Amino acid sequence: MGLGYIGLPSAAIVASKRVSVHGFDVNAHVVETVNRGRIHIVEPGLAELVRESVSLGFFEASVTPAVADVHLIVVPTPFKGVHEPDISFVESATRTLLPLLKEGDTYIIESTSPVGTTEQMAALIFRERPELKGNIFIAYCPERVLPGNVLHELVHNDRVIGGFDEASTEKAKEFYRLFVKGELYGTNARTAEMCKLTENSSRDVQIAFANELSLICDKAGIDVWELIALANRHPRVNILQPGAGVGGHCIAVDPWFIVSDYPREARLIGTARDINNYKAFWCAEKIRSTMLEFELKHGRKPLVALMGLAFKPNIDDLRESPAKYITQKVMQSEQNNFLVVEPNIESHSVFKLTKYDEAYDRADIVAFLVGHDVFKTLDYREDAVVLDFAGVFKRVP
Ligand code: SAJ
Repeated sequence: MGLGYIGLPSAAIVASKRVSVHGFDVNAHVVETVNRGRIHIVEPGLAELVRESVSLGFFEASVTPAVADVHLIVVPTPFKGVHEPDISFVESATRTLLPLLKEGDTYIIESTSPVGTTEQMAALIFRERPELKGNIFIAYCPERVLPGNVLHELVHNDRVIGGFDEASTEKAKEFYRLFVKGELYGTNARTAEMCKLTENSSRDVQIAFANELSLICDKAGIDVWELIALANRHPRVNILQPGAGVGGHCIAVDPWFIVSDYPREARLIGTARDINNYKAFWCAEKIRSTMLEFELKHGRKPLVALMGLAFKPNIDDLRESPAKYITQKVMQSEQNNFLVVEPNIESHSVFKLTKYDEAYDRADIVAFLVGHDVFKTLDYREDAVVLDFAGVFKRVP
C-alpha cells in the first residue's frame, strides 16, 4: 500500500523473488506508469527492476487494494499543525484494507510513525473486525534505506522487526527473509517505532553539533573543516560535517515526532532541530551581509553565484532542501544579480538555472550551498569572495 520512494522499490524487489505483488496507490498516474513498466521517481537501478518484474507478470499496480497474504503499509507520515505527526495516511490505508483482511494475514507498517501507531492500528482492526483478534499477525518494521542507494540497502541492511506479539514478530521475519540478506532483529512494536525515530534523531543531533561548531569557528576565525578533521584523529571522536542545514523528508522531520509526544524530555533533540534550521537562516544572512560589504567597498552591487539547490550532494532531490530555502530567502527582495546553479537537474519552475562553471567564473561572490562532486573540480578563485558552507574546498590534514 503506497508506491513511493520506499514502497515501489520494496514491491519490485519482492516481485524479483518471483512472488506475486499487487501494488496499491491512490494516485492513478503512478499506477498507470508502473503498469507500463516505468517509474515516477529517480533511483539508480529501479527502472530496470520494475520493467523486468512487470513484464514477467509478478508485479501489477492498481488504485484498489487486493486480497493478499502479506500487507505492507508504506505511505507518507507528514506533519500537521506545529510539527505534529500526521498518521492519517496510515489510517486510511488500513481502513481501505479492512474488508479484505482474512485469517492468517500479516499486516506490517513500514512508514515512519510515532510510538504507539501499530497498537492504534491493531485496535482499529480489531474494533472493525473483532473475529480477526488473535488470528492475524501485526508488526512494525521501519525502512532505513538511504536515497540513492535504496536497492542495495533494502537487501543488505539489518532490519528491526517489532511484532504486536511474539508470533507476529516471527511471522514478519519470515516475510523479510524472502529478500533481506542483513540480520533480522526481533523486538516489540513500540521499540521498533522508537528505533526508527532514534536513528534519524541521532544523526540530526550529531550534525547539529557540527553546525554549532561552524558558527563558533566563524566568530573565532578558525577553519571548522580543519578543526573537525583534527578532532576526529582522536580514537573516540567522530564528528559529522557541517553544512547549509539539514534537509530531506526524513532527518529534518522524524525528530519532531519524538519532540511532539515527549516535549519536556526531548530537549536535546528539539534543540538540535532548531540549530540545524537556524544554520540555513544564518547562511542566508551571511550571504546578504557579504553582499552589503561588497557594495560598500566597490560602489556597485555584486553578482552572486548560489551553488546547489539539492538537499544533499550528488542527488536531484530538492525536498525540504536548505539550499533551496537559502536561495529563496536571499532572492526575496531582488531577483537580479543572482546566478542559480543545480547541475543535477535540467530546469526549475521558479529559478532560471546557470551552468555551474559559467556561474563560478562570472560571480563576485560564490556561495557553495551543497557539496556536489562536480564543484570540487573547480579551481579556488582568489579574486572572488567564496562562502564555502559545504566544505567544497576543505583541505583536511
Ligand atoms: N548532512 C550534513 N552533514 C553530514 C551528513 C548529512 O549536513 O555530515 C545533511 C545532508 O546534507 C542532508 C541531511 O543531512 O541535508 C540528511 O542527509 P543524510 O544523508 O544524512 O540522510 P537522508 O535523509 O538521505 O536519509 C536518512 C538516513 N538515516 C540515517 O542515516 C540515520 C537513511 O538511512 C534513512 O532511511 C532515511 O533518512 C529515512 O528514510 O528515514
